[in-house]
Amino acid sequence: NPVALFVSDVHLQASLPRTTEAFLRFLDRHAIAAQQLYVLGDLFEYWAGDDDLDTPYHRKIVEAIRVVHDKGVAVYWVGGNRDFLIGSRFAEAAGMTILDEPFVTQIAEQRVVLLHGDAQCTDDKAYMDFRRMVRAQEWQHQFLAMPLAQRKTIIDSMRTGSRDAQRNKAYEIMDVNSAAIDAVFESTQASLMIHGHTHRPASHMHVVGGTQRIRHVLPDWDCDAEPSRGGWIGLYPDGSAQRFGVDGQPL
Ligand code: OKV
Ligand code: MN
Repeated sequence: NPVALFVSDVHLQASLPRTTEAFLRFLDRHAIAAQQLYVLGDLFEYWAGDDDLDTPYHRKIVEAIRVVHDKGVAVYWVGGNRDFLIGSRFAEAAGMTILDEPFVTQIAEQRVVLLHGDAQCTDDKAYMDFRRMVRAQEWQHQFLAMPLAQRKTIIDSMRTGSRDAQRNKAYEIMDVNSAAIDAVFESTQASLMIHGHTHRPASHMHVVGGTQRIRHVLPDWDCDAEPSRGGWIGLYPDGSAQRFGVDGQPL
């Protein structure tokens, strides 16, 4: 069995039942067999604040993660650019530990660095400015002081606005910047990096400080699309990594 599983960018929302069912199946059939589960951001399409926990849909997701935790799996969480407002109320209800990124840990005798990936998209200057703003404690404090319905309206208008902005952006600037990635390898001295965000699943080699490093990019999920997308990565006791599709088959 894998020591650890890594998943990101599931983009859960009530209007995508197949994706939701596939993620619940992942938790119930696969995550429970690992020692650790790392959710590396954008589990939700968006998260407006922990006072949004009390919907049937959100309760179902929280409860399913809780079951994995109760079965003895350590569940860890790194926020994405869509669900960075997830806080201690959610974490406690789901039995998750929130990690600061970049998070460095030792898994299967390797030094591994984990992050969502958006902070390394440094070529997208407008996004970096936006990120700085919404990640500031004071900004979040003021935002969370607004009524939930108003926050959802604001996020919805951002999503509409960004669909138009996104179309005008070059495809290249929406990927991670290679120098920003190398800087993370340099500062953490990790030999392995796992992140999501870019929706460009691939494994890359980086040579930093004369040492070879590997970077695994996780896929985004959409099981309501044709063909269906998604999956996760498992890390084994011998240090090897294996990708799986949403159907649980090795790729
Ligand atoms: C997704 C990206 C926009 C890249 C905002 C709280 C806040 C969620 C949000 C708003 C934006 C996601 C949800 C979108 C991806 C962009 C621009 C660039 C590089 C809040 C929670 F700020 F109000 F607190 N967001 N959207 N980008 O429009 O779907 O990935 S989005
Ligand atoms: Mn993301």
